[in-house]
Amino acid sequence: GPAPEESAYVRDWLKEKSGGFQHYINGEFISGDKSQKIIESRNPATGEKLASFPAAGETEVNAAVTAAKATFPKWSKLSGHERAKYLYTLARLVQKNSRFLSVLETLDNGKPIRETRDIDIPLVARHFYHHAGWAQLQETEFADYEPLGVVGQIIPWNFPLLMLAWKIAPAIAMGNTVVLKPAEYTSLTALYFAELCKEAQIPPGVINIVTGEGETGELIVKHQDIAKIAFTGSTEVGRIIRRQTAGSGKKLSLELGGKSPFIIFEDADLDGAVESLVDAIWFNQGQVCCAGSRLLVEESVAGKVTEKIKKRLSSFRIGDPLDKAIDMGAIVDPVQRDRIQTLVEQGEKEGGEVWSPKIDVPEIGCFYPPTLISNVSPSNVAVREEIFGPVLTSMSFRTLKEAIDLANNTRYGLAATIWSENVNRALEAASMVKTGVVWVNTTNGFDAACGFGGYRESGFGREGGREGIYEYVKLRKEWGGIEKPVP
Ligand code: TXE
Repeated sequence: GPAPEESAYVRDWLKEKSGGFQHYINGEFISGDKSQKIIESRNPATGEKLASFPAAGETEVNAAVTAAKATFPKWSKLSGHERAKYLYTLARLVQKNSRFLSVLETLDNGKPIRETRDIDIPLVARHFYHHAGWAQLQETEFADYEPLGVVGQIIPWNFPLLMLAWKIAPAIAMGNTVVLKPAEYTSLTALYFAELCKEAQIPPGVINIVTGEGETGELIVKHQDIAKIAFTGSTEVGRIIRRQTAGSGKKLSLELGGKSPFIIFEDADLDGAVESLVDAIWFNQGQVCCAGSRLLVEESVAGKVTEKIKKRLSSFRIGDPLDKAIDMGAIVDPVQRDRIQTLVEQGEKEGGEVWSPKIDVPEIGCFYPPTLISNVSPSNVAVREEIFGPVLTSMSFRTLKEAIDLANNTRYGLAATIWSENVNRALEAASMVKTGVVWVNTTNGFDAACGFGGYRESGFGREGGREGIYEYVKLRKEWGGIEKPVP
């Protein structure tokens, strides 16, 4: 497991808050109205209660927006260089607290400590460092642009602190102020981050964090003083938010679901491809928007690839996410696990052949085994729907055209992975798949410098890099609303 003292610190912190967490509004921790619903957060690996916190209602959301609005003129007029200092401070504080944050995230979400320690939390720090750089370049690179005002940000539970960083870093770098709502299953790292904001002496009102469920999210979405909504979550809720913001003048970016193809050509390095596939669909228990959930493998090597997958999964270790040796942790919540189960059963009813390795799966806690569904037709529900769990469907193809047709036969368009030793073929395929992100001979490559986002029902807008910056600025009034081309 992790260093015992980190777990002990986290436990102490949770004990300290056992009376209930508070919202972070205008630089203060505030309980808000007594009538608020109280939400409980549980450790999905054990079912134990971790914390409770209030679901913000109108009073609390209004207070957060009012604070953000009041601070905006001052914050937006700071030089980019001044603002960068705050982002650097946040980045350093995340690094300084990275062990604590890793343990807390793992307890709250159920993902392996290896992932929070080596991936989630380092990427959070990287995101703040990267955007500190953009803040410094604001006057030279974005001279024609100005910040939007108060932005409302609603994030999911699969990468809780990382999604917070993706939202907050570019927004405040460009001079916006924010009201952010973490997901109800996983609010704890966001609340600890609020403490880091205080330590970093972020001016009150620049970052406000309110906890709550969908109703709180809706209050943010509908608030008249909010200039932009940034949302990551389900396509269903994305649709609702688009309807609710239509005609409001609010800017909107949506990062929604996916059903990303993972294409293996016969000339691929098969061992490398299978290892990459494990990362694509079994990383974070498959609860990843860009998860490579549909394997498309060239028929001549399909048998070999299936064998390799089965062999690899047979040595998988699934269990206590705080154990460093574990490959797969817990599903975030029983509701999500039931959803996975239902879709797998439906897929089986529709003719899919369901296989899981004979490995120990803990009976207590919210676990689901790695699962492979083969013999599926393109119309099988397991192929069409985002399962958002450790479930891979497998189909074979004979030609490049067939591979691309299958890859694009989806409502989504977030990511695709292509494995081939023939770089011409790989690049040709890459140009034909209709997705926002394509990886060749690798997968799940995330970097703060690279715009991430989708097409079609996977949403629109980009996060990260220069493209991501444009989501948080608008042309200055002097331009009279004439759009200058975005490079
Ligand atoms: O998502 P929701 P859920 C997909 C995935 C998953 C399914 C359901 O397939 O199984 O969605 O997950 C807030 N107005 N993804 O139900 O409801 C909510 O409180 C405003 C893919 O958890 O979309 C939370 O903070 N906000 C995805 C956030 O929206 C609302 C990651 C996401 O929750 C709201 C998560 C409303 N009406 C789920 N209703 C990805 N793209 O990575 C809810 N929320």
